[in-house]
Amino acid sequence: MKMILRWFPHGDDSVTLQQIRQIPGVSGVATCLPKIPVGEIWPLEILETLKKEINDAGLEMEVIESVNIHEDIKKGLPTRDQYIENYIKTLENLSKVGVKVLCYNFMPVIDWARSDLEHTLPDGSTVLSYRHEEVLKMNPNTMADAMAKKARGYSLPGWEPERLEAMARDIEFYQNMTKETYWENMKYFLDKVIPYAEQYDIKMAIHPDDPPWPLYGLPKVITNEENIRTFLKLNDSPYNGLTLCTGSLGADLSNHMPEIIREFSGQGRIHFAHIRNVHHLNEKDFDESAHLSECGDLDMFEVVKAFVDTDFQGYVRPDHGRMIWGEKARPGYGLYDRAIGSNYILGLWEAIHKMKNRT
Ligand SMILES: [Mn+2]
Repeated sequence: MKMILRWFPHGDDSVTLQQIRQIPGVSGVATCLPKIPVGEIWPLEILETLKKEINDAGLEMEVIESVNIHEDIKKGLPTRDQYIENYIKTLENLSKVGVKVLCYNFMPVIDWARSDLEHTLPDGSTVLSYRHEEVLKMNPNTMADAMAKKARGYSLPGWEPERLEAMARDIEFYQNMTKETYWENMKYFLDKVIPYAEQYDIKMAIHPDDPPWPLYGLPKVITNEENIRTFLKLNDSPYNGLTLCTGSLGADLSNHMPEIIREFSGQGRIHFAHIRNVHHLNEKDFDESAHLSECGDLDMFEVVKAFVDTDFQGYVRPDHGRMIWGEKARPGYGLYDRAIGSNYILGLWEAIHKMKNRT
């Protein structure tokens, strides 16, 4: 297992590589090129410069999060072939700079959704929160505006301006699309891309839908154990795998995280793990919380134990953290709480691993 942290390059992050280097046990970053428009090829020269910057800081660049999928691929339009070709070319460039895992998602139109990026908890920290009724009352454009206001000038991955323009039109498009067609469009993408992922030795790792239930009549597919089984069967290659995000899947209380991890990690299909906790107010309203088990609804001991027991060899990152100690940063991606979270996870990992080898 390698512990990494998400980091945004080119001045788009308040956290520096030098700070990340000083977190014990963190060997690298999951990074991206958010300024390259969705669907375009990621240029090799920019990747080489970025890799050098990260390596020079003593860290590895083995995970990319994310190369987003152009909407035409999800819609199954004839223009998808060109975008898929570009995606494959990007994979080739990523392989040339030693990338091992590529995280992406296949959510239609709207990436992750929250009603507030700065919800204050009783201890004075702030977190990303989700109130279902509020989200339903907003339309995606008003949500995007509300989010942008609290993003402190940082780009919000998945909420790129060029995506927002077409949002209303795109939502309309999906109203007539069946879930089956959406699965077919996914399979079309996977069958074209996975052979190249194998060739370039890059594990594709899909991120679950967040939240894991339908919004605005849009199809949601990576939401639970059964759907993940369906997804993995679309293409049987071990290179067709998962980013197991405990916070996204864990937002649905009927998802039993340790069991899900045991099943798919046991099959070698989890390549990247986002480990975070969620605290529910009721079935569909939740706050993101500190990583500790006692702070949320997930039993982090059991989560980590499921990974250790299945001999997980992929990458792990603490997911969103709270904003604490007066830090001003991109919502969810401050330094302090993610540093605490990473070392809590590493502590559990060491303890469980050592106890296991003792018996
Ligand atoms: Mn995640």
